[in-house]
Amino acid sequence: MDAPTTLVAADPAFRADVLAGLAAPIRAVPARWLYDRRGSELFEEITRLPEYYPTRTEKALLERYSGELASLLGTGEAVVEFGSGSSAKTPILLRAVRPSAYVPIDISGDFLRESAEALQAEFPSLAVYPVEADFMRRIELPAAVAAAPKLGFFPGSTIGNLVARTAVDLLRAMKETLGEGSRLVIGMDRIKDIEILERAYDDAAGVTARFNLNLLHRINAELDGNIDVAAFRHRAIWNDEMSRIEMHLEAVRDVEFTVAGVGFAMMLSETTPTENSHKYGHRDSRLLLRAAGWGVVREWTDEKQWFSIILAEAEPPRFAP
Ligand code: AVJ
Repeated sequence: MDAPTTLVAADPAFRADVLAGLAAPIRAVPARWLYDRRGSELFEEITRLPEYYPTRTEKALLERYSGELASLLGTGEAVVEFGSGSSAKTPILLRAVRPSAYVPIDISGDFLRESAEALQAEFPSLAVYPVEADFMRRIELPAAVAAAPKLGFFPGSTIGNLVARTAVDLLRAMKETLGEGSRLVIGMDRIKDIEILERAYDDAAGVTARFNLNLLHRINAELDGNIDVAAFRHRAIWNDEMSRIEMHLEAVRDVEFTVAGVGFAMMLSETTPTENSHKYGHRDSRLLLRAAGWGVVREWTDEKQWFSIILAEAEPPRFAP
């Protein structure tokens, strides 16, 4: 008997991105496609790895400083989280800030509903208003939170996956979504020893490698591909010029395959970037925020200065050049 096959309806945008990304003179596949069900599970596993310091460092910072953070805010805030809030960090913030409402925004309706329900169960008296939307653009928030002061929450150093130009676009869209007088709590990963960074993105147990290679399995399953996954290996490369860790898929031999009926060939050692993770110095993060109209109120970092949490406020429009 044949092995059971799972038919997954292919996202037309996935198909378009993969075909264009593999055909481009400098190949690349956008990082968002790493996060299907399996990819998201593997990322969860990454966050528990000994080498992957960001998640636990940010969580410890929130545990330590959320009280101080709350004391810098007013009352009756509506917390607006960019992302579904499935992490353990959201409850820490909510317990400290005691908001009037919580608005998680996510592009995936399924993830959003699941995590909103779990959160509602943990905070039975909190008003939760999930919004299914792409937060790269300005979003109309629910009328119920129109009058409340807004506190944006964007943890996980997710901003680091975007190049500066796109990161500024996103931060500006967040400012427009949250409105005048709003604040933002954002996690940003710091520049540090290259060996520490490379190990965090190429762990001994090989979980990050599986996470990266899962993209090829996903292409095979959803886009009728015949890629020999064994012909590729995971690489984590520090790009000093761009101040970022890059995940690549590297061909370990000359390889040919088809995706959705289109043929591709890669040579031994050719690499395809799959995710960028930008790291910021103290001044870099401020410049990035300022470029999008956010002023820094306060910044917290750990003893090793490996990660930082920044409280920013929307700056009023000024005429200064
Ligand atoms: C959750 C997207 C910020 O870049 O550190 C971890 C993703 N990729 N290991 C990061 C990731 C490989 C993570 N982000």
